[in-house]
Amino acid sequence: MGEEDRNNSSKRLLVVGLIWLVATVLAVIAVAAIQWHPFAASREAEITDDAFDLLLLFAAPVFTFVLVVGGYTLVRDRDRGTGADGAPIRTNRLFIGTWVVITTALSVLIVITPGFTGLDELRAEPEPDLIIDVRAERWNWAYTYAESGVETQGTLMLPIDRRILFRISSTDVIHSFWIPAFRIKKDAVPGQITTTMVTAEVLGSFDNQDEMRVQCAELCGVGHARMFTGVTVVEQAEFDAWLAAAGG
Ligand SMILES: [Cu+2]
Repeated sequence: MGEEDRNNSSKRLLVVGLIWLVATVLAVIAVAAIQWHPFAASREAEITDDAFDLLLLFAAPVFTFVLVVGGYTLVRDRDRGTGADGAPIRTNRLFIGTWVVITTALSVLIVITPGFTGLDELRAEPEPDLIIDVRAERWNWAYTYAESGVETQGTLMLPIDRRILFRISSTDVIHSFWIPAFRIKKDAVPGQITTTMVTAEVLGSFDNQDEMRVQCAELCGVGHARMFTGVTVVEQAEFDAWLAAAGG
């Protein structure tokens, strides 16, 4: 490689680097400005949304890098009608080495956080205050409050700020217990009991709100789309009164 070539390629690297930097700053601003998350109503939702934000932040420079290098090369090295081939591409060991090290480090970092740390947060406080057995069947959800034996089939009634353990089962095919605003989803499998925990953090009755309802998330036949119930979150005292009135 001659002196002129080398200067030329340093200049190109500098130009691409600068465009990348600007594009990354713009991407990070966009990531911060856009409201990505639907309605959130649980402790788990906060943890999950934080993890999503962090991943978006990590993804921004990688995304802009691919776009900028691809775009720059398309414009700068386009065929200008001379019929000549472009400059030969040679292996750049320093670049490849740096790229492998940085992307590997990023990947490992993501596995550790938000991967392990997020799971750890989700699994904190493993002692439930309340256990609810969830039974899925075509095409209905039934909830049994384990301690009192009260069963309901309409709205899922929950006390606020309590650790709730759902024990999920199915009587026929595979369904999936999903409450979007809680960011939890767990398969209901015949012959098995799957579990998930949640702490509701927003009071209210959400019968007509798509994000805040129990919705089956596993295609299970013609009634699948209508396999949902409302969710209502109340204070503990109101919950106790409701449970007592329901026969608990
Ligand atoms: Cu289903």
